[in-house]
Amino acid sequence: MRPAVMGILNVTPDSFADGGRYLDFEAALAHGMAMAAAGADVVDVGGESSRPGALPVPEEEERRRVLPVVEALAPHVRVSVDTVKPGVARAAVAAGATLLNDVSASLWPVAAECGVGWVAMHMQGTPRTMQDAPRYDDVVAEVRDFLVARVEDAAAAGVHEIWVDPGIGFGKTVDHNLSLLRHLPELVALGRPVLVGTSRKSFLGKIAPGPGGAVLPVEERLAGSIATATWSMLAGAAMVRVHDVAATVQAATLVGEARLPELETAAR
Ligand code: HH2
Repeated sequence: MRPAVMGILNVTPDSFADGGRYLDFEAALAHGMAMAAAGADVVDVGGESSRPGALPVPEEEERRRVLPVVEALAPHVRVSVDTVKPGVARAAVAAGATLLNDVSASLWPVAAECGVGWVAMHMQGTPRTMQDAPRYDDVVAEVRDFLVARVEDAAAAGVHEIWVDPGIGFGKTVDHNLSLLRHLPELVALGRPVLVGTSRKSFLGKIAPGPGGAVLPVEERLAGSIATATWSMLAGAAMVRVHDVAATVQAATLVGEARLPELETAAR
């Protein structure tokens, strides 16, 4: 069985890779449907950017952006909502979302109350300042211990589907991101399905720069995105969160053929 693919749908003016492209309802719905047709197992609808430097969006505005899109997509594909606000999460579930993608790792009580799945992602700080000076004594241990504690909280509260995500790029330097990818099997060993999001992130453009050493711009990071998604899936990630669904589904299908049976999870 191949690993799952989560397609990114940012209904925002300012997301780092697709900001402004799907702010309009029709454009968002069409892109969500296209990702589903391309094989996305989940479409992740977000109305607030969490890129470095991003400012919070008022709740009313976030609801206005995401709820119609969630409602229109939910009959066709599994929908997750990328939010940190309990009110938006509850409303998105009422509109048909069945997974809370929570970069603040704080919404497990809402997941328990609503009977839906929950993604706990690690972040150091907040989007506004997280890339100013990320610091860890041992990034792998600190991220793992944080996620273990959140999983215990969520399991005790009765959440039945709990994902963990190392939060690539969320308060992390290039070296921190690389360490987390190298040690992904330690997260997989926790026994919970692991989600990884590297798609088009800036560290890809820094590690493998273009001619002359310039950081690769966001529109030239497809190869790095596929490479790191493949790396993550081979290390045991059960799902990858990506902008480029069709290419990633191809990679996931190949990984499904390649990876060892003991890395398979019952996530899907
Ligand atoms: N990355 C982003 C947003 N949400 N959720 C999870 N679970 N894991 C991630 O790595 C992750 C995430 C950032 O990417 P994107 O949505 O493309 O951009 P923006 O935050 O600017 O909308």
